[in-house]
Amino acid sequence: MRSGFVAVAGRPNVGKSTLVNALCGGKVAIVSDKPQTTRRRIHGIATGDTYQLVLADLPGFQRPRDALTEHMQRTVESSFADVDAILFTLSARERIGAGDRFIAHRVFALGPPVVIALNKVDRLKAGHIATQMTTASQLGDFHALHPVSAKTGDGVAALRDELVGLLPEGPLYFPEDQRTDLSVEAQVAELIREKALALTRDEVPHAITVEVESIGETSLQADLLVETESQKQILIGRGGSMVKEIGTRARPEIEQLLGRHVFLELRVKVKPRWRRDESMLERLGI
Ligand SMILES: Nc1nc2c(ncn2[C@@H]2O[C@H](COP(=O)(O)OP(=O)(O)OP(=O)(O)O)[C@@H](O)[C@H]2O)c(=O)[nH]1
Ligand SMILES: [Mg+2]
Repeated sequence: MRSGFVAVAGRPNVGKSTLVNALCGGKVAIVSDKPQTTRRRIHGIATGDTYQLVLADLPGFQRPRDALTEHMQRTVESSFADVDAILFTLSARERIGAGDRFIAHRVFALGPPVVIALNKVDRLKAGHIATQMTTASQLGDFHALHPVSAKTGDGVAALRDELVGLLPEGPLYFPEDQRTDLSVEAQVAELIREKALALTRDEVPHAITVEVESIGETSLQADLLVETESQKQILIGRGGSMVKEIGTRARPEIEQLLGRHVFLELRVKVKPRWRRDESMLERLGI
């Protein structure tokens, strides 16, 4: 039995969470086209007959701007201790540049082997992929480089094998059927936030957080918190249409998670400057 931990590093939005989901064979972390979707560390667990691979999905490397982003960056920094390998994720769809080199400088100095995943190679021309692979290979002394598409699953099995090969012999850290270390409440809150992120833009997605108040047999109460009255009006939408749409989109996945039908009671509230509120961040597990 091989088992161990791999931390996922990379810029925001390169597809780290999508890749963790693909490697785990199911949804562990929420995904969006907005940067800074992941705010806390989430362990995604892939268990096979002979291995247990625990992936630490993390926020992207960033320069902190407030208490929230400071906490996020601190989570990133503290998550590289005691891992068996680092999965450095790049986007093949973007120029590999200063941001990636900054992260490379950090992760290659840590010690554990670095596996580079060049993600988002779907629908890219072979020549372009080859050029990006050459650029990626110059970032540091990597153990292996895998072109993958987290979206289509291309190359994901080979990447998983590569990571498993770097794990030492060890015990099962989590029960075989467990896929994440997040509580059910936290998973529900994240699913609701995911739908809210998909439906909003500009500064609004960054100002949203979700707290689950209670999960009952037949109903579930959750608050969508934003920082200003105008953001609240956006989330409510005309005649409540936006918050209703968020609920409609979130409910099937929540019901699948809970294994039963539930009625969602979503409330939108203003919590001024919650991103700078240390006790709030602690409550959110960030
Ligand atoms: N075409 C394509 N898009 C992808 C792929 N992987 C991820 N994406 C998209 O890239 C965007 C960002 O994906 P995430 O998984 O949320 O990225 P992340 O690195 O976790 O982002 P943060 O949590 O914000 O740091 C989403 O719109 C995904 O659908 C891929 O392999 N191909
Ligand atoms: Mg993410």
